[in-house]
Amino acid sequence: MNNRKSLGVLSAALLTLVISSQTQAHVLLETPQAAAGASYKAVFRVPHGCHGKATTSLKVDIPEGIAGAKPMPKAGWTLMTVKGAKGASEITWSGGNLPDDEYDEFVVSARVNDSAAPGSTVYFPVVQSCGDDTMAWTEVPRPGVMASDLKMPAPGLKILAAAAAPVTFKAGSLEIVTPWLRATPGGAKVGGGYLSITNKGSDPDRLTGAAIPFSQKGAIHEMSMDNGMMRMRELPDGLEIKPGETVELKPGGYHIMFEDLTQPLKQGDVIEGTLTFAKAGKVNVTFKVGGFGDVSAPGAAAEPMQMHMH
Ligand SMILES: [Cu+2]
Repeated sequence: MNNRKSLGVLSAALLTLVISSQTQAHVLLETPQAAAGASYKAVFRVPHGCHGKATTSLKVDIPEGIAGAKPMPKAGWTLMTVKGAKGASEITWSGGNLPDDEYDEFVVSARVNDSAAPGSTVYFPVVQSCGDDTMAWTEVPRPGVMASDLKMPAPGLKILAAAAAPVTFKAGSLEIVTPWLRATPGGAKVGGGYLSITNKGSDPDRLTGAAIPFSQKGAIHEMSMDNGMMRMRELPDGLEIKPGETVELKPGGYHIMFEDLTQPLKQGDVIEGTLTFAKAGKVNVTFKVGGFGDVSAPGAAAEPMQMHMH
């Protein structure tokens, strides 16, 4: 490691220290993001009292965009809720005693509205009281202001796009779920196709090929380890789907290889295509084009990424 690099690492480490000691001082949400339409457990972390005094109450306003809010009771604290149109609109835990040098969590179970805009942030203004002293965590960033520049920021929840529902195609006793293609940036001439197939019948069938308008050939491939190298090979007889089985075609495993592409596959496009089975014959499907780096169907990641700030 050269000197400049180690300096860079050192200053990055210092920056992290500074940021974490700042964020530690605020009342924060344990999980600061959730998908539209998803259930959400809001865990408010209270790291200290007010100017050295013990916390005796915590009031949380439930913002628009959050429905069905229900507080979790806490031993030693009295709960009070104000009912809104969709669940509680204001929740107060009071009468407790949380010393300044101790830490606690206050929990609300709720749901993010389907209509909450992905990419937006909703804020939960929180008022922490310590006897007659209060700390109002109620500042919401105006446009152009970073939440990190605020002195007393309200805890924010970032709204993520709703998880996409699986797309299912049926052909006899076969069920084909969420066909997708990987985008081909940089003019690649081959593209991977992925999907899962379930055989709900009593006879085996076989996926023997596939077609999309921009490719002459859609072959069924298998990835396997060969002398420590990942290799792929064509399965000339296709891929068997036994009765009662689900076969997944996914990056790093079985896949359809669309060869000699005459057009790039662009993320977000929806492409009509066909799958060919030995018994079920030709089946019309649509492929959604996901990102180049995707490892599962676009939008299928229902679990929001967990971000913990300690
Ligand atoms: Cu391949």
